[in-house]
Amino acid sequence: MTQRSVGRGRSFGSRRKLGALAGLFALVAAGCAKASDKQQNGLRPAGKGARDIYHLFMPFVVIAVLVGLGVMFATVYFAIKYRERPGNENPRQVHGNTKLEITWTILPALIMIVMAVFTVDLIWNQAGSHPGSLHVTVTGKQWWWEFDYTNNTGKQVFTANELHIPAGRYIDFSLRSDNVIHSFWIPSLNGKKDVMPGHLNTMWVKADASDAGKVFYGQCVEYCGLSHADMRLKVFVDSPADFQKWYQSQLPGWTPTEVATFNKWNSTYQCSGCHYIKGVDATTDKAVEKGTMPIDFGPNLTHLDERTTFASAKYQLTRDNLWQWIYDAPAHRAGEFGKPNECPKRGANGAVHTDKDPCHVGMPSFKNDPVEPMSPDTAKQIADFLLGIPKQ
Ligand code: HEC
Ligand SMILES: [Cu+2]
Repeated sequence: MTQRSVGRGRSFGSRRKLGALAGLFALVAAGCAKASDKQQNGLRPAGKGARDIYHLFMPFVVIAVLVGLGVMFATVYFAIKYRERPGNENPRQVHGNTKLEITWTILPALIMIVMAVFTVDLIWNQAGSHPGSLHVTVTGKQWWWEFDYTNNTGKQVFTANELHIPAGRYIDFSLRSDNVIHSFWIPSLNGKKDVMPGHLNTMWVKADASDAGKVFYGQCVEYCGLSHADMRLKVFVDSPADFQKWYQSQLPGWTPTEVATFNKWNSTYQCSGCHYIKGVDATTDKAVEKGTMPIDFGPNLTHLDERTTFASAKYQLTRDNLWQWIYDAPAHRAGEFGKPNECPKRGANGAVHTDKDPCHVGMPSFKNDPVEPMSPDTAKQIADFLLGIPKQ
């Protein structure tokens, strides 16, 4: 009796393990399928940076596979050849073989040195800058990206989460953070680079001229808090003419009529206290232009309607998604153990973040505003306005 039940228990356990393994495999496979949908594939490089890495990586893979197969083959071969057989005597005992030991020390060392030389050379190369390049300062936030083009012409052009770059031209990035460590990665265009507080890192990309019109996705690849996994970005590779068109479209501010409409809501919810909107406040505009004011607590909303996604490319920019976000943003950001992000409620004076907040990042919930809870209708009106329907 006992024996049977033990036996049954065992086979059930191993079947369960097998099931778990199959499940894990399916999960990994599903993850990969999703990633390739979004064109996050370093093995299908679409620009010089990613291709340089690919051309370094592939020979290394070949070497690694050859060495791995060699070791595996030798292990199995010797295990079979020298296995114990009836009548075997003890083999001759040997202690050390100087020639062999020198060989298997020097050969791998040589391989490593050769790999290191090429790798270090590429690392230096990838941090370099280029004359005539476009310069973009990337700031990692919790949990979104800011892209600032101001260094090129001195004109204030900065946007969030959606990067526009001209095809066929070097883009030199400066990477900075004013919070925690992030890592910037657009697999199709280049390798990863850490985005550090207190230290400026640099890297570049150069999309192929033939890739104009393509869209690539990127991702933060250094755990930076609860919504890290959702911290994506979208890259539009434009033809040079389309890029110029986009750049020009980012220059104008809102008209006085637009500002007047917006101020109906802004005076209550103080969106512009966290979000820069060109035209809403002349004093802020001047300070931003002089570079004396931080502009990036929240994303620049001046040209939100020209983006296709928001909240670090997590949501499509549709009316439904947008009004729900404005209504109750924390519910749309991951929090602890899959619960919504319990982010700050707005203080009575409109001031928002204090050190006593359980979490002082992100956009507050206006649905739960302690001063004036927002109605869904108001959120819809604001969404319509921001989407430009109708943008009076
Ligand atoms: C306390 C500061 C704060 C206030 C006030 C605030 N926001 Fe935000 N908002 C943020 C932050 C921070 C983010 C980025 C959060 C994220 O992506 O998780 C954000 C994100 C957004 C986004 C997404 C933008 C993008 O490109 O990803 C929109 C739209 C937005 N806010 C609209 C509003 C509106 C409309 C108001 C006023 C009704 C408002 N916000 C008030 C801090 C604020
Ligand atoms: Cu991150």
